[in-house]
Amino acid sequence: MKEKILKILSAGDEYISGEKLSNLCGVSRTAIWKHINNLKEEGYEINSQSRIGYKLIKRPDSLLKTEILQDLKTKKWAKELLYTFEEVNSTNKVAKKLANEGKAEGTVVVAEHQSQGKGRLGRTWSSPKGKGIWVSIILRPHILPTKASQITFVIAVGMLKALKNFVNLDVKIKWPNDILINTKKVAGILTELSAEIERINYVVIGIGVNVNQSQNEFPLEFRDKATSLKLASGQEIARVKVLQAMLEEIEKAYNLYLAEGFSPIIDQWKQNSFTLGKEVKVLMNDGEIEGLAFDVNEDGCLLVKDDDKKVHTILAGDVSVRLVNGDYA
Ligand code: BT5
Repeated sequence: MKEKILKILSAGDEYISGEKLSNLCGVSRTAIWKHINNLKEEGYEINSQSRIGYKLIKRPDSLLKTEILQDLKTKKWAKELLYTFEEVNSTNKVAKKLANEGKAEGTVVVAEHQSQGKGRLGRTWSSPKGKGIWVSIILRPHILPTKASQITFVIAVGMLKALKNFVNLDVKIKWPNDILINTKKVAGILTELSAEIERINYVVIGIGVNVNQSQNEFPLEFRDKATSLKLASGQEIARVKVLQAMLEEIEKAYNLYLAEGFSPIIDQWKQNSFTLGKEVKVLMNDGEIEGLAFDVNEDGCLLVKDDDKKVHTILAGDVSVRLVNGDYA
């Protein structure tokens, strides 16, 4: 009902009487009044004038269900399957629990704040309240578990398209899971898998996007390596719009992958790669490799040729890319 009231209020910039709202929504005027108060508590600025009615003045930049679902153009994702929280430990943890309970593909979990945001390999992900998008999506692809790493590429391609709507700068993908603007990390992807030998139960995709942080709001340890959409575009950005674009574009990329396989995805990935064609250092559990990152293979592994022309196939590791000025990103 709240969604319906909001839609009506959003449609024009005139006052709408309580009576008209109650007729259009098929509920009493008292019920309308209660919903309006509820919306105000959520942060919507609504003018109420006795006898004239209600007028929507300003929407909050909060990741509320009503906001996210308004005009969301996904085919299926999030529509009936959206969980929003003020605070969680990690949206990936919540999504995994929901996936274990059998929730469907396209279920989306989003939070204003994460107290224990996770990166890869036990690292932490800084997720300050109201500044970014901390979201997880449940997928149930009918592919072999050995192909699961391809999903990170699908997500990266969707993310790239979504973020390009908000900045005029080059958005690039750094293997395997970073989205960069101007060589700095604006978003990261964490792919977690539950599988049997021949079958995937589910994949939980966690995505963190820095939207409205200023530089000094990033922790010192990685301040010079991180950026936000606001820093890159020079203006505050409505997080809801970013989230909607992400869900729409990632769903499209995923459906393309299911219909046509990895090849159109990897083509787009390569066109926007920050890593390929560059000198890299790869830090792995058992040492370090230096060489030219010249390709990625069907399994999403990075191929690096060292000075002795030996080709290394990197399945997982941390890659630093050598910049023109000799620094590493
Ligand atoms: C990632 O890990 O890049 C994956 C991040 C995934 C975060 C999302 S948020 C929603 C969902 N729920 C979760 O709990 N996680 C996912 P990795 O490649 O390991 O990068 C982590 C490293 O990036 C850290 O060690 C820091 O150096 C740096 N870092 C941490 N927070 C950052 C931030 N907000 N922006 C840029 N860099 C950050």
